[in-house]
Amino acid sequence: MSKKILVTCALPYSNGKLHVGHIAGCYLPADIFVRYQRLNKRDVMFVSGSDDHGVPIKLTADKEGKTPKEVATYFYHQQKESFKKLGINFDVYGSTCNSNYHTKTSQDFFKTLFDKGFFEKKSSKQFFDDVANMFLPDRYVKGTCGYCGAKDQNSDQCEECGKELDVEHLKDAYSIINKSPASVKDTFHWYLDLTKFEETVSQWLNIADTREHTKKFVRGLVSQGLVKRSMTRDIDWGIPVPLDDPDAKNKVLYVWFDAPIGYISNTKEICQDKFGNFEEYSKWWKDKNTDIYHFIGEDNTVFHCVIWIAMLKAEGSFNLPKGVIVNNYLNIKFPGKEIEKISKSRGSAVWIQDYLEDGGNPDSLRYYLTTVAPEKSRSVFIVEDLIQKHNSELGNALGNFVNRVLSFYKKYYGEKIEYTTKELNSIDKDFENSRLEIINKVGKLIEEYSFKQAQDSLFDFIRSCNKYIDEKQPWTSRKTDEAETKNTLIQCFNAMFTIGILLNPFLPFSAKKILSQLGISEQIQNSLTWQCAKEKLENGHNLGNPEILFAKIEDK
Ligand code: B3M
Ligand code: ZN
Repeated sequence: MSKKILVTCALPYSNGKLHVGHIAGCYLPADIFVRYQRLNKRDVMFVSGSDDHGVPIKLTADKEGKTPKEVATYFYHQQKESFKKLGINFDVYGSTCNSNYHTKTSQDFFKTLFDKGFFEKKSSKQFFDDVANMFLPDRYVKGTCGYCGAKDQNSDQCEECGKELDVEHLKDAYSIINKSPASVKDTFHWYLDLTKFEETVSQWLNIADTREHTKKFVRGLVSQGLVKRSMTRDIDWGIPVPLDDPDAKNKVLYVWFDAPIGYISNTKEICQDKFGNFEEYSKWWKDKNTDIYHFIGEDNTVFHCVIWIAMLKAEGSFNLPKGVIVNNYLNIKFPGKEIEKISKSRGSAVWIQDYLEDGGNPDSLRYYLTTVAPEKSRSVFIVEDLIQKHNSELGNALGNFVNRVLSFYKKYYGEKIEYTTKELNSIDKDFENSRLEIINKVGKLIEEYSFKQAQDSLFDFIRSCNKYIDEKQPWTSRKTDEAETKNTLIQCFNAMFTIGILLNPFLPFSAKKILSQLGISEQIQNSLTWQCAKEKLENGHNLGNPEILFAKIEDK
């Protein structure tokens, strides 16, 4: 029996709209992977949800005069909607602040680590805002990097030189609440000693499915030596630290402690909904017969490949992930501008909601984002390229192929596929072989997490379909040889059937349209597997109606 698969996508912070960088980072590759596994009839659970705690949400709420819960709930719904419209269908999209399970699951996790002696309570110095009378965690404080002198850096890390910062290494620190200088006070926190997990992380990394850049990066971190990291924070938004200790009062779990536990809480949620028993979650998290995959963006690597591995190992009852698939950042280039980082504050982004509301085709965006997928290094979203690829690859190569073959056949030969007795010639046979080969090729690439290459290969095949038809010239042979012409067109229908299945992970909406245009009922579509792509349409099969798949975009 093949293993069950649990796939998670990073939980986006629920303090803003989703942009193309989010989608390219982890949601689209995970969706491709999940759709492919489903077509292979694997038992898959696809989990995500919003990350509602932490400083970012609190800051947005402060700015907008709302409560963090209001902000989180608003964006939770908005983000969920955007995913759905892009065809990214999670089995569960939970929320860490509106959940029946998350608080208890996180607190129990914390207590287990505490009881096992994995935390060290330490006093440390922390920035404080005397005016607001509060501690200033992470992004509440900015200042000058003590290493390279870059100004206005967040208190946890310098964006210029990449060094981790702390009270000693951030100069001229100021509170971002009212820009007043930050003072420094003593506070207590609970630290997880990551040095104890260096071996665990290294061993896990040796066998885990990760990309090369991830292995290199994490090996680098371990070889520099891991550190102790505080798992609690002084802020009033989050999950209360579940200890009787008076020093734990008014403290919450570090958002990066509770967020990945959200994957577990959300699994409980769906198990309760689906099977009427949340305890079923353990089949996905503790059973040796389940493989867990986390899909994330590069900035989340240390949290998933080091801290989360340490947390899981320390807790002791969960499986470690089989794979952590990390994409790099996607930068952006607008017409007439330089390449820049996608930035919410500068407004340099393409927002999913806007794209869809402006009538953007979800599959065109999916297609383009996979062609520029930052799988090996950072890449660039070039706005004009999206339009150009929509018109040429989708409209001309894919759309025209489907449309011209269907229209042509129906015009001269009617609704029904009728195989001829004429033998296929060598061009037909080569074409048929390439149809069968592409199925395994694309599948293998997806299994290797090479989603871009998989899609590129599929589109190479689509282009070869156009080449085949140009070479066979059915519009000429029609005048002299009906059997030959039908052979050509029916070969094309079989190729379209294959494409209709193989395209599902990448362009699910168009895949469905192609199969419908071929006359495949919804019910049969839902039962198709990846291996079915090898089959041929039956003699006497009734074709559907050709419709334009991708309308040309003229307006730049
Ligand atoms: N919310 C960071 C991010 O959105 C964080 C991911 C949590 S995954 C457990 O990039
Ligand atoms: Zn620096």
